[in-house]
Amino acid sequence: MTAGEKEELIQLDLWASMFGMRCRLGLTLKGINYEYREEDLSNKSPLLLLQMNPVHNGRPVCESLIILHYIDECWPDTYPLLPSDPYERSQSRFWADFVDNKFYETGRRVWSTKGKEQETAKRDRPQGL
Ligand SMILES: N[C@@H](CCC(=O)N[C@@H](CS)C(=O)NCC(=O)O)C(=O)O
Repeated sequence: MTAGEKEELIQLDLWASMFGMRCRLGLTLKGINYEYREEDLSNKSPLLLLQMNPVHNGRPVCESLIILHYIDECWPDTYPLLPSDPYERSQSRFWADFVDNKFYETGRRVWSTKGKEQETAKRDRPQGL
């Protein structure tokens, strides 16, 4: 990107998506301007289907946690998204992974399956959350 060129930042999103939400939060905390485009997951736009979330200047960045790290690295001077202490950083990453792989994944299985599979998912769900 050369000096004077206008930055283009587009977030292809779904309002209720916790994955989109975490990226929106990161951008908002850092005070970054971006264009929000609501997607219909049952009828995805060619941009989402063919190019996969062109977050920054036409270059695609996929996966919400990777997008968040990218945002943090692109705009390091405002509102760090991860703690500077390595141990504290490891704890943040642990919980992000927990939310994706335990909380969301078992929740998805609870609402998208039936019968035995659903019962197993209910049992696997983190308790007390
Ligand atoms: N690991 C992905 C998960 C994204 C995801 O599962 N999104 C939900 C919507 S909240 C979905 O159903 N995606 C299916 C799709 O995009 O077709 C991320 O962190 O970006």
